[in-house]
Amino acid sequence: MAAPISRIDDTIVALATPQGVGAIAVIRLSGTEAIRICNRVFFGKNLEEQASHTIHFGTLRDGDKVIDEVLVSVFISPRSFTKENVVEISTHGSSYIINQVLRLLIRQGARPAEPGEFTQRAFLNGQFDLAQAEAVADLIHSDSEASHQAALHQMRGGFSQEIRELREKLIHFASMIELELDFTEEDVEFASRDDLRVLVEKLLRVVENLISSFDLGNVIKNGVPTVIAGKPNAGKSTLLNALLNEERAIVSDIAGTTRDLIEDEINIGGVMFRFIDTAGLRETTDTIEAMGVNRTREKMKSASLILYLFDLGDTDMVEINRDVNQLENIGVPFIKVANKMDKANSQFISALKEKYPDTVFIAAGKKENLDELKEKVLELVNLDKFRTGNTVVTNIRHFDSLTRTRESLLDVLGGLDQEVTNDFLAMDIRRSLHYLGEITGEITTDDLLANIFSKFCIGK
Ligand SMILES: Nc1nc2c(ncn2[C@@H]2O[C@H](COP(=O)(O)OP(=O)(O)OP(=O)(O)O)[C@@H](O)[C@H]2O)c(=O)[nH]1
Ligand SMILES: [Mg+2]
Repeated sequence: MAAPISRIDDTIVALATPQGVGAIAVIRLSGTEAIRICNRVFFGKNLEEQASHTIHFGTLRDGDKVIDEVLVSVFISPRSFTKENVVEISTHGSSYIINQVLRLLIRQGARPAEPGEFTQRAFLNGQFDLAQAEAVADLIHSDSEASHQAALHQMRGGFSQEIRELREKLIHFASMIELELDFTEEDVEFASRDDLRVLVEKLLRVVENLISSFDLGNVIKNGVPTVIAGKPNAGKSTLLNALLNEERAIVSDIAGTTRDLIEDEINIGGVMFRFIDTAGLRETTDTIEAMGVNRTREKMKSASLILYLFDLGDTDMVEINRDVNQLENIGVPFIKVANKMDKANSQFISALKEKYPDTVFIAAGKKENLDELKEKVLELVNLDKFRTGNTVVTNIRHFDSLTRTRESLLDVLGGLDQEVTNDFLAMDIRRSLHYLGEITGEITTDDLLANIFSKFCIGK
């Protein structure tokens, strides 16, 4: 394991709850001196004599001055998140009190924590591996059931376990082959090349599955990209606003109102969607609008789902047929959404229902039938893949290490095919082991650690 990047023998302190006014705030101390430092300013029981996992009422004082009435929770090493002595002080949630308490504790010898330092200590003290530590960050930021599931699964050991087991088997082969290097004269084979090939191929399958889960992971983390597209004035911005329940985009009866992409997230049935309102599709001589239209076309290609929106009072069957044709060519799943049901003629509706029975009819302006649209949206994104407890890679660093692992595993296979000498084979295996180890933190560098933990906020 790498050397700690910060001193781990001192006691750190930070606000653990969000900045700003709240009913209560929690200030957390971690380190050998955590309990002693708190005890010096706490009036109530002697905290140093209390059992682990107990809560105590008292006052915090700066000399004679009472700062607040508080509850103090005591966790004795190693039974805490960081495995160090930990004290959590619940104060009233005023920023004045929080600042006073932090200052007081710092004067008593605590040091302000760096971003992510609590989680970093938990990692360095063996509470969990690196992939799990990163999942803590994801878990804190998760805003939908699906992203929460993915982060939770990873934090509990998700794919680390799978990778560790396979990595260990590969280590065994590496050492056998290296052992053979000591017996070059005798022409012995400790490691069966056939067994090695079977293992490497198995590893490759796992690694490739994880690599391809990254797209899904990305979607879970950032929302399913869903583009609302259609002619100017179809009611795209009205629909976005209706789904969001706020006036996010400008709506007007002037064709060509929206010129840029407007995005926002909406949670539908536990899955986060990123809805993207676009510039209405038409030929235009206006330079800015034309740029907007180009962006719309680009976005449609990279979307997971397209809502094809048209105005029932302003679109004929020929147009719809043509648009449906074009959408089919793009190859992204789409839903035909007929808008302005309130002013449509019933003959046209019947004709449409006959020709395209899967059309969803809405009145975005009146927020009518939006639930039906939402159901259809959920149906089309194939929920099962978002809900399974399967391992999903959501982290770009893991993706990177996995891609390098794949390359080096392919080199091992290539080496086996060409019957390269043992030292080359051993080298390629070592390289695969290195990249696999990077994921779970068996192989780390200070830079890597600093980079990961700096992405956390202070107090995490
Ligand atoms: N009657 C009726 N009018 C609607 C409905 N939905 C939207 N509108 C009106 O249609 C007009 C155009 O709406 P927008 O949401 O700006 O249309 P858009 O598709 O975003 O248009 P561009 O941004 O120009 O591409 C506005 O006057 C809306 O009030 C509806 O369900 N019924
Ligand atoms: Mg618009």
